[in-house]
Amino acid sequence: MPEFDLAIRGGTVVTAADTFPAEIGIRDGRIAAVASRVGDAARTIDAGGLLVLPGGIDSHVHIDQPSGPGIVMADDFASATRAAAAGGNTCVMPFALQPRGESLREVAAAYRAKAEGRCHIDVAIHLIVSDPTPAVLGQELPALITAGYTSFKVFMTYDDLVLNDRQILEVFEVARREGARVMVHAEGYDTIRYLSERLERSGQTGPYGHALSRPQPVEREAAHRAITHAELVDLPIVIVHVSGEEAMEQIAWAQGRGLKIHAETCPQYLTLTAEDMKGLGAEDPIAGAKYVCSPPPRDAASQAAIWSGLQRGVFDLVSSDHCPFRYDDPQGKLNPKGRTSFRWIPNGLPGIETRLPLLFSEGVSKGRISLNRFVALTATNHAKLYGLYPRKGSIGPGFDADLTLWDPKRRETITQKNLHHGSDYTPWEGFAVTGWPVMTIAGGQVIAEEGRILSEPGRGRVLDRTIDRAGPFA
Ligand code: DUC
Ligand code: ZN
Ligand code: ZN
Repeated sequence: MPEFDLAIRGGTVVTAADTFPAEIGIRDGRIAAVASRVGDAARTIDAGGLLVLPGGIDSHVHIDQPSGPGIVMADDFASATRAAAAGGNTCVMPFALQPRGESLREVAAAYRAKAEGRCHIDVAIHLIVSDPTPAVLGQELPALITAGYTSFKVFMTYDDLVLNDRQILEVFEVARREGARVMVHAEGYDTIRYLSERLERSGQTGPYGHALSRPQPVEREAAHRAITHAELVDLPIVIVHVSGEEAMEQIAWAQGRGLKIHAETCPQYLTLTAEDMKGLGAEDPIAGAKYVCSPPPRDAASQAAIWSGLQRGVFDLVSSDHCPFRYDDPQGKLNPKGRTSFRWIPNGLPGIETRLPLLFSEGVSKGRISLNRFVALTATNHAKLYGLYPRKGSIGPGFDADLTLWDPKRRETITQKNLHHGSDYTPWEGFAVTGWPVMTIAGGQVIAEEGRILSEPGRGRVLDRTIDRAGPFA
């Protein structure tokens, strides 16, 4: 009987720390050996000329999430995880959103039930806390954290989600006591409302108004406020989807003072600008709706600043913030109310399948970041920050056999017709990239190869996590 179920030979292994030629032996879904030569295997994959990276972990995606009256998200768990797999990912982390007035425990159970049996790759679920009642703070949240939902997101904006400062402090306090990880959406609610109403009064109701209603100071102020609250409670936090240079400066300032403020950014803040929301040249006057997301993409100066933040270590994470709506659909971007004001255009972009190629190409192939930093930003740090390490996020004996084989020289052009998500467009249509994930292996099984999906829904598991107060990034 062969020693391994699968051997990968001839490739160059890349982790967040090292790059070296090695063979990998896989048994029972886990990595059993990494060495210059491993023993015989039932199947051998020739990775000659390829890079062997930990499978991508996308710790910020929205799947099948309630999105308001008449609006429907474009992906369910099957379509989102198949697109993720095709794009080189082996684990994603979506959100169970608590509508106000509902039990967080019931919301988490119902959301988990939607995922069970439908996923191509493993998922781990974050919570969104919108209604921190005494019962939620005192019983439900602590019980859920203990049960394996060890991270949650809070919002500083949106009518249905916003927490006030007092509520944020109280939620932070629970997270500190229970050892949970908090993600913060940092944009100021009142300032956005004020600016939105002013824009509407002046007739600026098209998609570009979305960018004008949430300028950089709106994000900068909220980031500073979140940092202040985190400092007062002595809680490490993750400020997610940082889009602007000004918010990033606040984070760098806090980090310089020794505060444990982690930051995430996304490909849209490195490759798109607010100008895209003008939809110039497109037939429909609100074609810019395709690019409406929050926070909005900024400008070239901000893009350059975020690259520098990635290089200097201000950011730990690059996630997709995949939040997919169909464009040409009355339940999506072109819903009837969205034509009356940017305020009603659903916020979010599809990006689960394009995150890794975009960052590889714009980052590694263009010499802005090293391969090792790419691995840290797209896999290892996600596992470390959200309690999946050392099970996932690197390559070594004992890790899940979640691997992506990359052809660093392959040139491709991103186009909707080749993507696997449920949306009907990609914001990166026609974007040329160098470097491509040619094979995705999850739990030792080849689940995607050259854009073909080889797994079935239900292969992926819903993972529980445990608190490790002494773990990496604790
Ligand atoms: N925040 C997200 O994290 N995703 C989409 C929209 C939003 O506001
Ligand atoms: Zn958000
Ligand atoms: Zn998001």
